[in-house]
Amino acid sequence: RQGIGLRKLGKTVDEFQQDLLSNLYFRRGTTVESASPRDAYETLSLTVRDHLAERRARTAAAHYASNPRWVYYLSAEFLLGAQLEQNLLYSGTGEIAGQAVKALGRTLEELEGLDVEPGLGNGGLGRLAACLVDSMATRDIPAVGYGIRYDFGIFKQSLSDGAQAERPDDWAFQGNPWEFPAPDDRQTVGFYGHTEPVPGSSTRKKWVPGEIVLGEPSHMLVPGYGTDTVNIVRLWRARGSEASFDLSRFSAGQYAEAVQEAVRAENISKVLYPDDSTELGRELRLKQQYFLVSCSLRDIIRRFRLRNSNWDEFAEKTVIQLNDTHPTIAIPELMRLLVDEYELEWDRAWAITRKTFAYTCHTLLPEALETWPVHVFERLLPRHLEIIYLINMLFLREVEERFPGDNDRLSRMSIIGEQPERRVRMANLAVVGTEAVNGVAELHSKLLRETVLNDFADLWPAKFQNVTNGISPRRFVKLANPRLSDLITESLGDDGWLTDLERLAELESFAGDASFQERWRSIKRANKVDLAAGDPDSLTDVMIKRFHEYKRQQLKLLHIITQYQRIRNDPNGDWIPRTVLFAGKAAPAYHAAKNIIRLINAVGATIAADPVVSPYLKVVFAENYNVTLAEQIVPAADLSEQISLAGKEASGTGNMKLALNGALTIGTLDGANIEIRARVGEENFFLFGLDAFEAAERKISGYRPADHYEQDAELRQAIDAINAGVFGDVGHDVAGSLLGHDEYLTLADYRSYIDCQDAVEAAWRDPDHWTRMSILNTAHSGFFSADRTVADYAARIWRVTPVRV
Ligand code: DL6
Repeated sequence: RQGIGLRKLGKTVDEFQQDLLSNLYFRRGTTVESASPRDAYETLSLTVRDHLAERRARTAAAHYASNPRWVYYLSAEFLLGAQLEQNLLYSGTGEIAGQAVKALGRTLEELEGLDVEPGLGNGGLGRLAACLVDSMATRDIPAVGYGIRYDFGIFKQSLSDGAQAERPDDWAFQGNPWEFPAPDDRQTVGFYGHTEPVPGSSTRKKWVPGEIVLGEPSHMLVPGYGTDTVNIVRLWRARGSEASFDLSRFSAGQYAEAVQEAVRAENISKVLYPDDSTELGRELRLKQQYFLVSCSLRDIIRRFRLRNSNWDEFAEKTVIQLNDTHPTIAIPELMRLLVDEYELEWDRAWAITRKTFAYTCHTLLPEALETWPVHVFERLLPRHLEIIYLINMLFLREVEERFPGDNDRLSRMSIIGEQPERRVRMANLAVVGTEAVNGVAELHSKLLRETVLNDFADLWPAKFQNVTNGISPRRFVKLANPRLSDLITESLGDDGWLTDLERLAELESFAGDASFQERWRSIKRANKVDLAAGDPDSLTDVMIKRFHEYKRQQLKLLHIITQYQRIRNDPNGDWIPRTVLFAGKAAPAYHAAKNIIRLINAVGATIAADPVVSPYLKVVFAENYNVTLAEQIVPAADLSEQISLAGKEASGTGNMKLALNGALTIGTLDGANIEIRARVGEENFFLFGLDAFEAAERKISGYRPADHYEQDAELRQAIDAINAGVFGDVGHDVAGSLLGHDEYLTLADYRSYIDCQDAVEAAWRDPDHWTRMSILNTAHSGFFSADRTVADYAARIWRVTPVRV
């Protein structure tokens, strides 16, 4: 079909307007006169999407022609963020589109306001997945992200009397113009049932599933910046098969019964992380994981077989990155496909499987390391459990050979845990079945090797790597902070820094320049005015992240209360006005975290009602933290709170976004804080608290939070006020947990934190000094570009080469 060219897409305002009109008429089926705002939004989105789709077509052709090695990124979460503004930027159509939408009687800002972000993720892990796929496209790496198209993403958070309330997030209720359905690539997924021996084979089995579900894919385009590559994220949605609708029951008036099988199937992709406090909930989560894995692997194999026939080349053409343990069933599933369906010998299949996968671990919390009861596995995925047993048997034989007689080691390393009940340990399976395992910051990778995965690191030291996380400078500077972005481009002479972030180091020469500092400050101030959280001249102190006790929002709260008490005790003191902004969601069943949210709001209300303190201190809780809200808060922040207990935060990425936008960090030696501090300079970072080693020691040596309470008068006053109900009933629980076991050593780090906050205020009193530190933070955050992260993965783990389109 060569010679048939595409009609050119609009490059001028007039042409773009014509494209808008034809999309409005022919794809939206309406007219200018009767178009609703939603019609206008969809029409603009389709028109912009066409520009990317044209590049996508060329990308697919280039990839097909070069038959490259592919990266497949399997992730239960993708927090992609709003699409319209990003795609206007990445397609280079922002300016003409801004002019052209006037033909529809609309403004770009108005239409951007209708763009709903797909909330297909929970927190850092999901946003990291989105930043990495962006950077893979930007670096021309042939890649596909695979995920689930949840009908309901992460819940919408609001406050009701200061407490978190959750509502479902029906993000695609009105449709999603960025999505391409691909029903032809639908897959069939089995669950339950039993296995049967295959005559003449000791390893092959026949799995007869008891339930069949369809996986229907759609994809969203992932454009690279400054290149023609457009990759995709393919999302699977569960559907009942044709047989799942029971016509005879329907005809008999049994309407609910007639569709119950279809409903059960569709529940698989209904919500992100269904509640797992019941057996059914746990089974549903495991079902989701297998659904994602099964659909994606069949799709990967389909794509491989388009151009290849020799299975021995599979691992050369394919690397599958497991984003945490959620997709780990991919390991036994690939074995099942190769051995049972494609009839490869076990050893050959195992060699291929091990070479194909790599695993990224994102946690150090023991409770976050997934395990599944064997009996749940056995019921839902009987064949996979058999395969896991065999993998485990062969693996333990390997361990026994290396460490003869070390039974404790064997039981620690076994993929099956025996106590207190038999469970499949997904992290062990992920390490055993992959070629590379990485942590997400230097400290995290070191602690994985030395603690959580220590036995495995002994056995296979070369398998363990570090790849420090990164973030998209396009989304988190160019789009989120256009004022700063313009200043950087002007100062550096061009915008090459957007794809070569280390170039920000060139800003260092401006750090002491008074007029540059003045511009820098006025940008920060204008961003604060836009955010409208509080007085733009106050120190804007932000803590934006999931609510979790290890992240220690409660420590920040103790500081606020101490500050409140200090001001009350000395109303005429020379106080620095501060606006403390919190945002973040707590898991719906995590009561301690929800109590902390309630207490923050109660303290905030008390302060707001106090005429003595309120001129100097304001506490704001921004509801429903998501990518869009982060893009508004990050550019306005002066101070970034990264105060987790050392040794608990795997990396953090909010810390990078904030430093890149010129916020100074107050933080512990945890996660990527350590690398941020090393790069921006110790003198430009407010360090406090125990390090990971000291924290571990403190625990071992019998930590008594009451010692700190007894010895520190300010701490005692703060806790007493909480306990006495000065801020309401909820204080009692929070104080009880702090004085009880204080799992995350909040009280141990209190004094050091308070003193450090005093140092922050001393620095803030000298605006030139503060601004210089702020500029240097931006200048030396170039390392934290996700482009660098992807380059690291590409060179050390994926061993892929870019394909230019
Ligand atoms: O690697 C991305 C992100 C890290 O920056 C955070 O430190 C870490 O907490 C987060 N982990 C998760 C899931 N935890 N588990 N399992 O979101 O990953």
